[in-house]
Amino acid sequence: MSDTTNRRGWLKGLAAGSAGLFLAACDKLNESPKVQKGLASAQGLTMRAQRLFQNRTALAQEFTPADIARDFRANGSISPADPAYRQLLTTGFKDYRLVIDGLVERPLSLSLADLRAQPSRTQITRHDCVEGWSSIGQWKGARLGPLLDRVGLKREARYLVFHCFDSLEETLDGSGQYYESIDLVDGYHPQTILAYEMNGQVLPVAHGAPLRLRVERHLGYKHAKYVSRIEAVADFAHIGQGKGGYWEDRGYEWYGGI
Ligand SMILES: Nc1nc2c(c(=O)[nH]1)N[C@H]1C(S)=C(S)[C@@H](COP(=O)(O)O)O[C@H]1N2
Ligand SMILES: [Mo]
Repeated sequence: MSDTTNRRGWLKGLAAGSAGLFLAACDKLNESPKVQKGLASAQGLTMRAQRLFQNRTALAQEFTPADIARDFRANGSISPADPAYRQLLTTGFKDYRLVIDGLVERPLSLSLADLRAQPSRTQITRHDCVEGWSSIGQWKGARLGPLLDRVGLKREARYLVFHCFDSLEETLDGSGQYYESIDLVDGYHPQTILAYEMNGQVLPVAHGAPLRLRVERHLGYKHAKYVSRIEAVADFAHIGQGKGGYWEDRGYEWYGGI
C-alpha cells in the first residue's frame, strides 16, 4: 500500500470520530472552504470552534533576514549533563539516531545525514516564551509531515510525543526528563520541522543540538530541544505525569497555541 492510500484510510477511519475534524485538516480535501464548512456543521460545531479549526492550518508570520536577533536567547536546558547526551556530543553526534516509533507501521531510526536528506524547510520566525521574551531566528530542518507519511501512522495514533535527552530537574525516578507532545494537525503543519540548523549554522548545543522541534504556531515550551525519539501514541496519560509535557505536568496548558 502506498503512503497516500495508507494515510487516506487512516483519515477516513478517524473522520468518523470526534478527532476526525481536526485530523482531516492535513488532507488536501480540506483546502476547500466548502468542505471545511460541511465538516464543521456535520460535527455540530460552533462558529468559534470552526474558526479555530481553520485558523490552525494557517502559517505563522515569517520575517526577513534583517529581523534576525543578534542574540537569540537560550532558555531551559542549555547544556544537558545527561550521560547519553554527553557521550553523543563528544563524538560530534556521529552516533546520533532519531527514533520514530510507537503507533507506526514502519518504525525508523535516522542519522543526521538521513535527516538532512529529507525534504526540508527554512523559515524565519519569532519564538515567544511564556516568561515574556521573544527572539526572531532562522531555522532549517526536515519537515515532519513527510516523515510521518514515511513511517505510516496507525489509525489509533493521535499525538506525537517528543522525548528529549535532557533532565531539566534532577530526580531519581526520571520524572525530570523533558518531553513534549503535539497533535497531528501540528505534526502535518508545513512549518513544523525538526531543525538541525539555526541562522545558517549547525544548531548550537544551547538551542537543542543536534535536533529540535519548531512548531511555529505554539509557545516556546512546545519546541522540544535535544529530541531523541518521536513516539506516536493514542493518548499520553501514561507518559510523565500524564499532562503531555514537562511544563504541562507543572501547570502549563497543553495547547500552547499562538
Ligand atoms: N529539551 C528541552 N526543550 C526545551 C526546553 C528545555 O528546557 N529542554 N525549554 C523550552 C522553553 S521554555 C523554551 S522558551 C525554548 C527555548 O529555546 P531556545 O533555548 O532555543 O531559546 O525551548 C523549549 N524546549
Ligand atoms: Mo519558554
